[in-house]
Amino acid sequence: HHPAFSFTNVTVTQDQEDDGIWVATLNRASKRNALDAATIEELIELFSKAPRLGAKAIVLAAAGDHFCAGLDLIEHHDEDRSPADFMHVCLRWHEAFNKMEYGGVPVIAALHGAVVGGGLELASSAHVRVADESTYFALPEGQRGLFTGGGATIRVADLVGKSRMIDMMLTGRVYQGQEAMDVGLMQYLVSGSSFDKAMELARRAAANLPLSNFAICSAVSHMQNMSALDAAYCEAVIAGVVNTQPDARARLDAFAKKTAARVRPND
Ligand code: 1HE
Repeated sequence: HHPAFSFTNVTVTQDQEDDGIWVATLNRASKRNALDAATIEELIELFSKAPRLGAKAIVLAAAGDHFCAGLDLIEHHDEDRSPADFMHVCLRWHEAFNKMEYGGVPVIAALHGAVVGGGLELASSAHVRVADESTYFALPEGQRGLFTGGGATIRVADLVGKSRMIDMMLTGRVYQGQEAMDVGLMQYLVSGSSFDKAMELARRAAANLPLSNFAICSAVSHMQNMSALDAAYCEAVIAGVVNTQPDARARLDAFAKKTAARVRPND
């Protein structure tokens, strides 16, 4: 367990060998990792503190056969929430997922089984998604008499386009395998373990300088919310800071001395 957190629904561990790589695991497998209010609060704390506690990359994983079944429908049923109550629930989801997307620490989601409803909202807030052969995506909100409330209208529409998202919600369409790759739901599809691949990618990302990763995992998202004119200005300012960081000198020296790895095509 990570000493900084005393959670019940999310287990945070730090790999011994992988300095700075954290693994956050949803651990309500008996409820298919449905997101109740308590889990959302843990995610807020995790993604608020991780950047300041030196996390270099976070692999977001899940126990059991499914990544995440979305909103805890039993809690929602039992609470019989008012419109204002549920608005505030959604604002907490946004707090968690915005901290994740804009926090500056790379988050790699290791997916398997169902990634549905709010589970897809969670996954779409990660910077990189890795799926295995068991992974499937859906937005069952329409069938349940609900609507998305955790950012799908922004992030899922961004991944697959609004027409596909609307189709998923209207008809319950399920995407999996290569088709899910083709529409943009994930960047990696592996025949083996999505967790192992996510760890490999996390190690690669963690080898970058933290300030570069901070820019990559916050600036690109912020810039999507800006006019092109303001985004270009912002990009110049960020590049001014990042591209002159003292820690980059050694990497530039290595390139100049021809000792740095070259970019090569895949075999
Ligand atoms: C749950 C939930 C849940 C399972 N909330 N308890 N999300 C959905 O509409 C998806 C609902 N879930 C499912 O379709 C299926 O459960 C799964 C495909 C994810 C998994 O199926 P399966 O056959 O492995 O499990 P199961 O038998 O359906 O469920 C096992 C237990 O998990 C059972 O509890 P038990 O106490 O009877 O053992 C289920 O009740 C429980 N469980 N999913 C609560 N979602 C901010 S707005 C976001 C809006 C949404 O996310 S809407 C989409 C909600």
